[in-house]
Amino acid sequence: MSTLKRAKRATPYLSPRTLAAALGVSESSLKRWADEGRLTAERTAGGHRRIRVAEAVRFIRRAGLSVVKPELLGVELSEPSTGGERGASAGERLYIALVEDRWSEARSLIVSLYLDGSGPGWIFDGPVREALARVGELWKHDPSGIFLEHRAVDTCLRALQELRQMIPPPPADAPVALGGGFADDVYLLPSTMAAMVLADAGWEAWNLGADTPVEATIAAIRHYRPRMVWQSFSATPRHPREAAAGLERIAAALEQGTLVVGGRGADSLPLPARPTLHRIGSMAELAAFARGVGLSGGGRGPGAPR
Ligand code: B12
Repeated sequence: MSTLKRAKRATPYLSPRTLAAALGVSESSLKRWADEGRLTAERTAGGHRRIRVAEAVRFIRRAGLSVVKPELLGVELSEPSTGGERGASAGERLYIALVEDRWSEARSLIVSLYLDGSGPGWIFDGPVREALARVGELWKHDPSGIFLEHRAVDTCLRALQELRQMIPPPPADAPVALGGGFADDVYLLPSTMAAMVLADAGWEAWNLGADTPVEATIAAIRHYRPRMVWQSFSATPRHPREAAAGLERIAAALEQGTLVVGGRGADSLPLPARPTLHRIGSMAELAAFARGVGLSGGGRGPGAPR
């Protein structure tokens, strides 16, 4: 598989001709897929079909199609810079690109995994987690390790922003979720990933970011009335009982809504026993859980598991 060299800003709409060229298929096939309802096309005032980029990405992933001219979708694919990386796992390649300052390639690798049909849960639990775990070992041997950690996180965040733009906007009746890193938790990626995973599962997801005080989460709950709240713990809180009491307050504010707690630091937390509180170990598990919760809550579910 190839990696993205440079990502340009995607045009929000594509003509059938442009999308057909991006996929290396005939324009008539593409129009047929639109007529069959497999691909949603909108019409301009003049009656011409136009396809949203997010809808094109959904269709490509669902149909298992290859993108032969990704630049037409607003991204540019290239082979990895060094031949030795070709046989390497995605996590290995991502790690090398992150530490060798090939940030654009690293970011692009994450995006192209998504375009190739991998679920965000798998991408985050697999290659991204693996690469960052290896980056996290560097500080023990080299003082530049911490700077590399910051740069690696920034690169991954940018990739996640790009992925988020590829996800179709949620329908008006989508279930709402919100969450963040628990108070004092500085880690940015896990909560951003949780929001992305939930958005991909059809939820309207609001990421409150790292180090979110309990009261701020409760204020957001009152504002949005979410069906689900996630709390990420990358480090074990210094005062686990206080943290558990904070979770209790969040769960109480949520009433019937579901509170999901995850992250490396959550494992040792004494969680309050509540039927609406769940410890979840991975992003893939969160994706599966989100699809189940959305489907069981009545009304329109966010979609079948992939
Ligand atoms: C980036 C990083 C930092 C950055 C954070 C930047 C930022 N603002 O985000 C900075 C430089 C600030 C930092 C600081 C420190 N760090 Co640091 N850091 C990391 C690093 C390299 C990556 C963390 C990360 O984002 N990983 C990606 C996430 C997505 O993966 P994950 O955390 O494993 O999460 C997965 C699951 O747990 C789950 N999950 C996580 N949250 C949630 C939430 C929900 C709801 C669900 C369902 C699932 C879920 O899904 C994720 C994907 O699979 C890790 C290495 C590692 N192994 O992760 C070290 C690491 C966590 N840091 C470590 C340490 C020691 C520190 C410092 C003490 C010193 C230092 N190295 O600089 C400080 C302490 C900071 C503090 N105040 O707490 C250690 C922790 C060791 C330990 N046993 O606790 C690690 C493991 C590095 C190491 N090998 O020594 N760090």
